Amino acid sequence: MAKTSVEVSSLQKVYESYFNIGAAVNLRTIETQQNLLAKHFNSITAENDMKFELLQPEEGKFTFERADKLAAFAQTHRMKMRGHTLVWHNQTPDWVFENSNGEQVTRDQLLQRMKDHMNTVMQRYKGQIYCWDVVNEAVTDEGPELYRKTNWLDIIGEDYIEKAFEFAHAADPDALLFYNDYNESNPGKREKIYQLVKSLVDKGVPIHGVGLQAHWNLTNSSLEDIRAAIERYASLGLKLQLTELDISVFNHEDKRTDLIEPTAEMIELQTQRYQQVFELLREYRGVITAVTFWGAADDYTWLNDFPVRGRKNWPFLFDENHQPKEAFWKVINF
Ligand code: HAH
Repeated sequence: MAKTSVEVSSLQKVYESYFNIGAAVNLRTIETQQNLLAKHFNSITAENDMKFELLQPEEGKFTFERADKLAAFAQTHRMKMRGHTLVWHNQTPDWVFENSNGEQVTRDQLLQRMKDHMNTVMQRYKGQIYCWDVVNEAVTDEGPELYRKTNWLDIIGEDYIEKAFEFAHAADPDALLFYNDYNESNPGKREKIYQLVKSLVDKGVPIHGVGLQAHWNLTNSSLEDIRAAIERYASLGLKLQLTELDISVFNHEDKRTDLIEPTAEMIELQTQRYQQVFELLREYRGVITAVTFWGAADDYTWLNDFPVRGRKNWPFLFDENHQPKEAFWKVINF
């Protein structure tokens, strides 16, 4: 007989003595997935609504309505909240980097804008958001360069990262401050992220953790690479969080766009992966303080549009009807 929802254990409760269990949410999913979220998750992250372009689309015009609704949802359900994200090359409006004549701003002007944005946003959610992704994705994927080429880097210089952490610490001295990135378990990029974060730690920059986005698929990253990444980052004495976990059912080479449901083989492999990944994560309780999925159930995921537009994906522990998948049972029975 199929298991009915009454007998399903709460993921968050099963993992209570290990780490927090989070989900990225938006205004739609806090309605459509409300019951699922309330039962299984004790933390949320705004998928988009706390990004720069959504919070300050024009200079000095802050639009907190959507973000406030998500924060209120967290409060109602006694959930923690992670902040995502303050300084990033994406989803940041052009005005930030230009003056009123459309020319590039100076270093000092841009630093001032960075600081003003952080002060306003972080002070608003002080006491509610316990942890911020201060800088997102500042490291290159390929090539010998360490720093991704962005307007922040161009205009301010390499110290834009430490400035961001210093401003963040001043804005909310109680918040935990994270550096967050993807392909974090790829050995080449791992070493670059390590080098960057180590340089911050060595300089005494206020940084408390490394966020591993953990956008993985059926074979990537390998368990060995994930373990090595955890060990490497943890050796810096910082806390780690998986900040955007999902396990795509499409490997990199798989370009099919015609599936209306995952194949049996995909589900089998995904189940195994989730089981192995959580087994590994449990080993590092204490170092890993939270595991946040970039969504909650297969009815909504950003992967439906990325990297192949309009291709449905099924990356979570709960299916399109919010019922536990095989992977869920493997994750909670240990
Ligand atoms: C993440 N980037 C971002 O941190 C998050 O804010 C967004 O909602 C989804 C994914 C991952 C990423 C990307 O944006 C582009 C290429 C590779 C990976």
